[in-house]
Amino acid sequence: MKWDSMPNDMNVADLIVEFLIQNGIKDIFGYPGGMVIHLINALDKRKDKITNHINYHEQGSSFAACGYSLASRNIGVAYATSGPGATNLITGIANAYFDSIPCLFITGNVNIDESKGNLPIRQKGFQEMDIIPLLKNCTKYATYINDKNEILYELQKSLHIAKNGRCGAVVLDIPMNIFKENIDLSTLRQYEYKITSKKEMDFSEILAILKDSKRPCIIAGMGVNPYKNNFLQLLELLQIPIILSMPNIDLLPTKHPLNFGFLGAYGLRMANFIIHKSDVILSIGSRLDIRQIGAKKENFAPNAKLIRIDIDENEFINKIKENELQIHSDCGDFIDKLAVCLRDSNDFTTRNYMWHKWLKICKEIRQTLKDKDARFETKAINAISKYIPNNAIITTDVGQNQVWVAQCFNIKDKQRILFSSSFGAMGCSLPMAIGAYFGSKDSNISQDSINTKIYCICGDGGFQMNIQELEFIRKEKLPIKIIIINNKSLGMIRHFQEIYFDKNYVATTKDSGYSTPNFKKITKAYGLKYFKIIKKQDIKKHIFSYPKAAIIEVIFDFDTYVFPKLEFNKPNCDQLPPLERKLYQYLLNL
Ligand SMILES: Cc1ncc(C[n+]2csc(CCOP(=O)(O)OP(=O)(O)O)c2C)c(N)n1
Repeated sequence: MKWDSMPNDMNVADLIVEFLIQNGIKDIFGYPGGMVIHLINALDKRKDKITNHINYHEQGSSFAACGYSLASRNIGVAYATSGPGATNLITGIANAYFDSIPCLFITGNVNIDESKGNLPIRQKGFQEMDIIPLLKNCTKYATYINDKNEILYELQKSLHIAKNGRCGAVVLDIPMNIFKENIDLSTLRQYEYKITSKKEMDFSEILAILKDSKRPCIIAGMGVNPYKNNFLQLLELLQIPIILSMPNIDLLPTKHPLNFGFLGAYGLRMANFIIHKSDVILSIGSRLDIRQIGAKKENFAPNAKLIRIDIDENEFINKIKENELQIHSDCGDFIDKLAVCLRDSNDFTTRNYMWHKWLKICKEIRQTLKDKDARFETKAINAISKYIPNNAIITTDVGQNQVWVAQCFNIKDKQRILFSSSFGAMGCSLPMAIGAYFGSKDSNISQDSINTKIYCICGDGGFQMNIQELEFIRKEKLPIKIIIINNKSLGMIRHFQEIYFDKNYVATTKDSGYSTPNFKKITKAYGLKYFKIIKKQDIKKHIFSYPKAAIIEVIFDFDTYVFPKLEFNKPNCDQLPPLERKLYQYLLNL
């Protein structure tokens, strides 16, 4: 913190705001309440440097913070008042934690003298609630501050924790009386962290394994996403197939010759075949969860030696293969150092020749499977993607809409695709789009970011979960395009009921208790522009380049499907609907 530039009549709330400004945060999201009123006032005093955006539900604020962080690659910040405000914030907090997004959340709490402390009563103060124990399992760090002299220490510490190692959510719970206390800068404790020297990585074993391999591939997880340029340089040297994890689908454009799609339960068949046929898998920055490797570990990459690079050492406790090689490292460090080793090594010129044959096989797999899973839904989503510009951030919700985007979008090289991945929270797409809008403006990453276009793609169910944020879009005149894929059902769950409950639909379709409002009227109520797409010919460029906010309702039949889809107990490349056996065998034998 720069001391000399600080006014000397600050209270704790002012200090928090200065701290955020000094850390490059230009936008913050929240909702008013008595216990954060001093924070709101402090934000107002510094509105020249930081904008306090008021959502219409605290969940909207916490998802907006996630979107802001992902788009700006800085920390996202949201706040809420005590009790119900704080509990409303929790879904977005958990999202930041499970999806490893660096975010700081601030909750207000009752004055210390109104707090029940250790008394065995439920509450003393109005809206009092001890939120910290609730946050234990969904934050990297969460603490209650009852001493004004600890504020700077806790801010510095929580920011450090949120941004370092495996990123995630941190929460500071601050009583109202602490916010308003004046501070003496000279008495504030500061956080000092020890920089531990990084362990030297030994690349000899990796190089030896790679040298012996005939069919290597890389699985690139979300941990690689911030190091896109470094990764592209590594690819220049390695020239082996890249399989992405679903949350990381925007790492490479769809047309990149080494991009063979994403793996897993809903992954592309070509990706799952390539993994099945690989003899070495270098998994960088992916935790290889069940959705990716399947419920039966032995079905995952049966012929491969697995090398795992993960920043979270605890992930190694969950072994995927008995003889896997585990490397505890930051992905950026690993990628750069591997590139140096490869440049220094002569062995890899001949290897590249060997791998060339393997790449040809992978391309043959891609070509053979092309259009095998094409259906109305996939063609429509793909057609829409052609009109989404390169400088776009696309948020998706959770459900079929999300998987269609991952499977069928024609992703361009600068596009970002954001969603709730590990946490899988419906309702994320609209507030995340709002956060991404401001995050892209605040990002120093690219000159283009100022013109970034934001698209929110959601299902008719997920859209209704944070529908109130339309008022935010109207009020702040954000030119966000909201594409509602309206299949008049909770599509993902309806599909499960079709397969596993013999079409006994409960609470997922019109006839079974689920419904949608008239989205055209909703659009009108919020003063936005409405477009409707019923057939493929309605998908027109001018709709997606409309300069202001709009809702684009895309009508699908209610019986929509996400295929391919993993079938339990089958090898991961033998997804539903099953391929013709002759073709399946042909691909296996390649
Ligand atoms: C907050 C939350 N509640 C419930 C679910 C379970 N769930 C996953 S997908 C889905 C259906 C989503 O329906 P819709 O938003 O219409 O999207 P679609 O699958 O039709 O594209 C549900 C209910 C969830 N992921 N998140």
